[in-house]
Amino acid sequence: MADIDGATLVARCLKQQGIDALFGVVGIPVTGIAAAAPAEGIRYIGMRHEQAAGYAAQAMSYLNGRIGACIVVSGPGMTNAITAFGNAWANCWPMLLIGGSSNQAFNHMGDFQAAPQVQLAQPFAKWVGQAERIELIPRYIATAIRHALSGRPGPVYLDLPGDIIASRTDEAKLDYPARVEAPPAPQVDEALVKKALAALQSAHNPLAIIGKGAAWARAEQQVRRFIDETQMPFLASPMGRGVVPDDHPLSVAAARTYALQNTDLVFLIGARLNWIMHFGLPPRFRKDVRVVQLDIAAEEIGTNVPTEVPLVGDAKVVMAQMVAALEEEPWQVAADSPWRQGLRQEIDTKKAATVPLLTSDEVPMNYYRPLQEIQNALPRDAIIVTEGASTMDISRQVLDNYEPRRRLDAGSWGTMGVGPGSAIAAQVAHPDKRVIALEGDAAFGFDGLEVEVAVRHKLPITWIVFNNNGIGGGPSTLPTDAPLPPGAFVPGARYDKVIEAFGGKGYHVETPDELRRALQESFASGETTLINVMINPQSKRRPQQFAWLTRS
Ligand SMILES: Cc1ncc(C[n+]2csc(CCOP(=O)(O)OP(=O)(O)O)c2C)c(N)n1
Ligand SMILES: [Mg+2]
Repeated sequence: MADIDGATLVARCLKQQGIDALFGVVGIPVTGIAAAAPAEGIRYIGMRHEQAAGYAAQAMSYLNGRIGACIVVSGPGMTNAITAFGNAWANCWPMLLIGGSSNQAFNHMGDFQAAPQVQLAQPFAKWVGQAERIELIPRYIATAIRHALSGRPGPVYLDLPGDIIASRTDEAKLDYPARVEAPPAPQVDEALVKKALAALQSAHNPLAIIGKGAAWARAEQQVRRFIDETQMPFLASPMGRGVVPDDHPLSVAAARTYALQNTDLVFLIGARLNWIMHFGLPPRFRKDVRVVQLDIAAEEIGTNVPTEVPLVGDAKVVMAQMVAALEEEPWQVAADSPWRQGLRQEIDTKKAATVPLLTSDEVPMNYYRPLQEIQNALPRDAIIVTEGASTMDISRQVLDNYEPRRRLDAGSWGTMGVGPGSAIAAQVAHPDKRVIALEGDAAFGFDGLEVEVAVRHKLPITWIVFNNNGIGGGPSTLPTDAPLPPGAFVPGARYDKVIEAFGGKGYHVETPDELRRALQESFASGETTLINVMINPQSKRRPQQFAWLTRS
């Protein structure tokens, strides 16, 4: 008896694999999957754009330590999701993209929304498959998830032709694979652990660099123990923040450039020497910098700078090995060492230089003062979603993370538009946590209408738009007798009215006091709110040193 159709089967398999929330944009041929989801116990969240659905799916993966999924329609729906797919590839995050595709029966006949979807996904994908028959769906979904989660995680794509989704089969004859287990967490040889510790101990200026790989591996307890036991200064990558709390006395975030320029040995803990870390090369690093590298991916070892001690394994397991070996032979970076004293001094100088900006009563506001108001208002376990150029970069100096996986930003690709999908996923994954989405006005423009999704699903996200009239700021009036500046927007735009169009509550603020009151009201309301914060278009980062994301 053909008692199950492809759409129901997909939803059933996703649920069996532990997916409780599914994001997407419906249309031919995937509407049936979304329609079947609730009966299978899956919350379906209809997004306004496929890229937002993709960002939400991968943020779910990162936050839950499992895999998030989204469904998109054929042709342009699938191509719209490709940027999110690439973003997951760049961040090494799992995600399952399910693309409906045109009917196999009409292959090469010019069918509705036909596109080479399998080939399009390929360059970014850890696994790509197309279900040629309905019976293959359960195995393909399990296989896709296994590939996405194993080793270095990444995105996977399952293509489902419309006639397969619509087809029916006898459920009794189907083979449902077991739920895909968490992947193995490889440890390293004890001799390598000893060698790594000896190298670290031999350094004069050792620096631990903590990446989001450590956050993904849930290595926070072990990394904190390691830092406490060795008293080693550490720097976190943007999304590695909070693995060790930002207010830990050994955090050297405020002296980032000094730390990178003067370290003689870096211990990479799930962090890569990519552009964010200036490739590990001069002038940001010493030419002779030594590297101890812990990474899940063997092929990452030695990227850009030769690795002295490779530790290929799971960050949580290997850091536990490191801590255990340290207990046998403890050592510490001395508090009175020139390295730690130099860092301390640099941190004090840098922090003192920022105080006038953080406390400025100037109106229109600079970036720092409103960020300080936000920092004061946030609970320690808040989830901070940020994107933009200065908005995001400066937020890294002012907004702290005290817990892992509590910061989601433009990531390894520097992708604008990730914020709304990430914030929606964060509030779905953590209904009881305070979620803010801090957006540059340009960044907000990419996916701003996703605020409707938050209102519709009663997600009490506080959206905060830092409005400086454009990409890196624009003029307060648009010129009428000269070409428009390329990054300029309509000045004084009222983004707060965008959310009001959907019944959310908007605030327009121009002063620190107004912002403080708006934040209080927003947090107390339990509703979806958007605060449009006017920022002086001339306000920039404090001169260099702190420029996290400049490519120089
Ligand atoms: C998808 C994408 N398109 C374009 C860019 C180039 N880009 C980098 S930052 C940025 C916007 C910065 O402006 P805004 O968000 O207003 O932040 P501000 O610096 O003004 O605070 C853009 C468009 C990008 N990184 N990603
Ligand atoms: Mg801007």
